Amino acid sequence: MDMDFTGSRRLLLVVMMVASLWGMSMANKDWGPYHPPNQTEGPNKINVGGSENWRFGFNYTEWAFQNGPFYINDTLVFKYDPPSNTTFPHDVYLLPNLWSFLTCDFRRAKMIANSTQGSGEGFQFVLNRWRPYYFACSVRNGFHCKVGRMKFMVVPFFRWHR
Ligand SMILES: *[C@@H]1O[C@H](CO)[C@@H](O)[C@H](O)[C@H]1NC(C)=O
Ligand SMILES: *[C@@H]1O[C@H](CO)[C@@H](O)[C@H](O)[C@H]1NC(C)=O
Ligand SMILES: *[C@@H]1O[C@H](CO)[C@@H](O)[C@H](O)[C@H]1NC(C)=O
Ligand SMILES: *[C@@H]1O[C@H](CO)[C@@H](O)[C@H](O)[C@H]1NC(C)=O
Ligand SMILES: *[C@@H]1O[C@H](CO)[C@@H](O)[C@H](O)[C@H]1NC(C)=O
Ligand SMILES: [Cu+2]
Repeated sequence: MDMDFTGSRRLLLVVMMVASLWGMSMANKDWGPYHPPNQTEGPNKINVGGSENWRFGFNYTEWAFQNGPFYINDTLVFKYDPPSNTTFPHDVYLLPNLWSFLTCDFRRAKMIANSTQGSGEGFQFVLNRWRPYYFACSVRNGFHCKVGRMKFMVVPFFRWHR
């Protein structure tokens, strides 16, 4: 297990370095082919999954890649139906590190939204620090995370005012 944690920490470091280089090159208007929209216009509010909301079977890793980058103080909104006879419930947890994220291990995870908090306007979460955030749904002992693809990670960038 020690090997795994060391390995995941090393991988995380590489991910964060690449992510910040990517963020810097994209944040600079004079470099690179891609300029993220409205980066000087203050925090955005983003609905997780777009019109799919937070549901079983949607690829949130892909969604996060296509809809990022996200910036510090952006708000993520998780919308999902409350428990009913016809739909599975969902929730939102923060996993403590990359290894628990990769394996969908919820033992040291922190619940940030229960099964009812995604209804109506949804559950809002502000990315207020520069750190990796590992989001996942814990329902059915991690089945939603492992098989339902209900997980994604975000490292918010600093917003560069120019
Ligand atoms: C960015 O700003 C433009 C013009 O103000 C607006 O039309 C567009 O919806 C904004 N995009 C986002 C992602 O907020
Ligand atoms: C989600 O999409 C990404 C990018 O297209 C792909 O690499 C990945 O394998 C997909 N994940 C799952 C669990 O299918
Ligand atoms: C995020 O918002 C907090 C509270 O409004 C503010 O103090 C902080 O400076 C903001 N951080 C960034 C990087 O904009
Ligand atoms: C859900 O199912 C239970 C048992 O079958 C039933 O008593 C209850 O009325 C149902 N609730 C709804 C909202 O349909
Ligand atoms: C979920 O959290 C809300 C707000 O803290 C609380 O009112 C509600 O009772 C909780 N629901 C469940 C099913 O735990
Ligand atoms: Cu779920």
